[in-house]
Formats: sequence, C-alpha cells, structure tokens
Amino acid sequence: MKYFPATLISRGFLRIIRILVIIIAIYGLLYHFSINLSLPTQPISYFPELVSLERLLGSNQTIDNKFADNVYERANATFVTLARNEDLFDLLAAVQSVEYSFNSKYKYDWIFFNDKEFSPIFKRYFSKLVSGKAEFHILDEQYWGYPDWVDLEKAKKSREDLVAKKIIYGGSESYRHMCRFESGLFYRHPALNNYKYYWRVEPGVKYTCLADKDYFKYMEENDLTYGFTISLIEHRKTIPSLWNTTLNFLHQNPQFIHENNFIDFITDEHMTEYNLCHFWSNFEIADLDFYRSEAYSKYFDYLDASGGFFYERWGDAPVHSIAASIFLNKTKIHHFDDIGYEHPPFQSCPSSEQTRLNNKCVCNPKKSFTWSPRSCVGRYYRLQGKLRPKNEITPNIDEPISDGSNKLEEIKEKIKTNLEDKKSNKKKGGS
Ligand SMILES: Nc1nc2c(ncn2[C@@H]2O[C@H](COP(=O)(O)OP(=O)(O)OP(=O)(O)O)[C@@H](O)[C@H]2O)c(=O)[nH]1
Ligand SMILES: [Mg+2]
Repeated sequence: MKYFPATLISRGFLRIIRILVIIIAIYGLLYHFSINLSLPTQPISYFPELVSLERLLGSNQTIDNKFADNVYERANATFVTLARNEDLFDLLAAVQSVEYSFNSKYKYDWIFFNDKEFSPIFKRYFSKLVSGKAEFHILDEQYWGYPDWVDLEKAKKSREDLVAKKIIYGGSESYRHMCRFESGLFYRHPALNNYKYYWRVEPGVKYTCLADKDYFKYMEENDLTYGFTISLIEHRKTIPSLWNTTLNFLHQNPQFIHENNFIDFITDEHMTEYNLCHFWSNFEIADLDFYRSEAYSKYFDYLDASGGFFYERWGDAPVHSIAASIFLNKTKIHHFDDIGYEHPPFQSCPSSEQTRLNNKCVCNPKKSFTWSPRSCVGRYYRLQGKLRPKNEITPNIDEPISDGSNKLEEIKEKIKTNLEDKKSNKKKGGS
C-alpha cells in the first residue's frame, strides 16, 4: 500500500489477487503430488530421465503411408516378451530397436508376460513405444509354479550342486521357471491363441540393420516354421539327462520323427549323444502351430514329467532346437542371415556386404559369431545342402552336403540300440 495510492486499488481488486494466488498454489501442489503418486514403483531419481524419454517417444515417428493400417495386410503374428519390472530400461532399448528397424513400419502387436503384476510405468511406456497393440499378462501358478510331481528337496539339492559346479544361473529358481515357461508353456497361454507366428524379444538385445521386408510375411510366404539368427553350443552340465529322456520319448513315439528331419544337425551319425548345437532362442521367429502340434506338446509334457527343468537346468533353447530338428521337415528351418542381431555377448551381422549396405547395417562383420568355430551355423548350411552366404570371414568352400538320407527305420533302430547300450552300461557301472 505504501507505493500505490489507496484510491487506485480497491479492496475488491485485492481480494481477487489473493484468491488467484491461492488457486495457483493449490494447483501447483496438486500437480506435484499427482506426478509423484503416478510413479509408485520407481525411485524418484529415475524421474528426469523418464520425462525426457516420454517427450522423445511422443515425437511423431515417420510413417510410410503405404503401410497405413487399412492398406497393409499383416501376417497373423505378434511379438512376445517375458520380462520383469526391473527390466524396464534394458527392454525399452530393445523394443525401441525393434520398432526402429522393423515394427514402426508394420505395426505388429506385442504381448508382454510377467510372473508379477506389471508396474503402471512399465505399461505406460510400452503402450506408447509399441506401434501395434500392447498387452500385458500376469502368469499364474500354472505357468510359473512347481508342478505337484516335483520333489522340492531334490530340486534344491540340484541347485546347490550346480552352484558348486559354478554353472551360470545354477542356483536360480526363477531361471528354471523361465526356461520351463519358454520351453512349453508360453504358447499355451490364451493370449497367443489367435496368433500364428511369434517373434521373441528379450531385454538388452539390439537390432543393427533396417529390415528390408516383413519377416513374418517371409515366413508365411516361404512356408517356414522356425527362424533363427545365432546357433551355438550349450553347457553340457545343464542338461545331463536331456538326450536320454529324448531318446526314451522317441522310442515310445517314433511316429513323430519327420521323414526329412534334421537330426544330423544335433547329433552324430550313431545318435549316441546330443552334440549341444542349438538355435539361440532369445531370438526366434516361429510358427506357433509347430509348438501346438501333438508331437511338440507331448514331447514337452514328457520332459516336464521327468522333472529335468528343476532337477537339472534344461534351457528352452536346446529343447526347442532338439524338437525342431526331429519333428520338422528340415527345409522349414531358416537361418536369417540378413538380420543384424545382438544379445550380449554374441552378435550376428549379415555376411554379405551387399546386404549390409542395402539394410543400412551398423554391425561389424568381424565381430559376428556366425562363422566362428564355436558356431553351429556352418554345420546348418552344410547339412541343409545349401551354400554358405558369401562372406569375407570364411570364403565359400566346397563342403560335403547332406544327401537327404535321413532313413527313418535306421534312426529308430539307432534309438533302440542306444537305449539298450546305455541301460547295460548303467548296469555294468552299478555292479
Ligand atoms: N518375469 C520374469 N521374467 C524373467 C525372469 N527371469 C528371466 N526373465 C525373462 O526371461 C528372458 C530370459 O532371461 P535372461 O535373464 O535374459 O536369460 P538368458 O538370456 O539366458 O541370460 P542373459 O545372458 O543374462 O541374458 C528375458 O526376457 C528375461 O526378461 C523372472 O524371474 N521373471
Ligand atoms: Mg537374455
């Protein structure tokens, strides 16, 4: 009042100012609390990072008109990811990389699974990031619990044994639930009922080339069932009895062995042991009807009944790979050499420079695992009777190619003699 003559400022005007100040203060307080209350599961220190990410995600991505929803006919397919709330940032990077390199153009759906309830922030970010429809499902006991035939004490003892042997994830119960779910339960979840193809994505992976085609449609148009990028050797100590259990299953169910199978990819000519080659299933584009088939479902149930997912540490990669190699026509198994993919510590980079240029790849072919001596991709090409894609690392050589003689009767006989030999060896060992 000191600086303004009282005549200029009426009492009414002062009252209006006071009310405005109170309204602004209340609004500010409400805004502050609403932001904090809407982030209940994350430490507050994440907040500034998320705000900037939200702005980034909100910015319009370029969308090619030709792929607008009403014109492009997608395959019946979805992405599938199993993740924990703590995987948020590693998974955001992975999903963004898939969206950037492929899905922002095609807009396929994405199904997220978790054994716990997804946090609101997880749902918010992925609903925004995925250009198709995003769905979030919690896995109950049926998908993420111990079956009642599993002896929990025996399982505990086996975990301790694997810890003593320093096997990675040897002591982890959740890792075993994860492997069992990814081996035989994911495709039984009702969320996948209406889809035919799926593409698996994990936190921490990176796609290093831009897709030059719709890979789901590629699977469909070429009548392919199982697509992989990296193939390598499993730790034998995690699956000591998987091969024997498989031989027993095949002995009882020989009708499931495909006449043009790929068994020579996973074992030697006498089928005595699994050679540990497997398709690295953290990347997988597959026809779900393969998993839904009687052969695969019965195989998984048989493995599951033996308890090996808990008494040992069977991974979904060897289980998928053994099954695909036995139950499928080998021509249905496809190596995606044109996809740049990284799941630390390994990566695959397209072999041909032309592909790398066309697909604007940013990967270093010298770091690609594809042609390394510990990779099974060379074996894949040789036994498929296909020439290796041209590459600078291992120039094409004349290799023996498969004569396609996967004689069924011979295979059944080998299974029988193997089982008999193993039984008599066990007896000798025991006496
Ligand atoms: N919800 C949930 N997801 C899990 C759990 N454990 C693993 N996963 C998911 O299952 C998938 C495989 O797990 P990873 O930990 O990546 O296993 P990995 O690829 O064998 O091992 P890394 O080399 O560590 O990546 C990933 O998508 C994980 O997010 C869990 O306890 N709960
Ligand atoms: Mg992983």
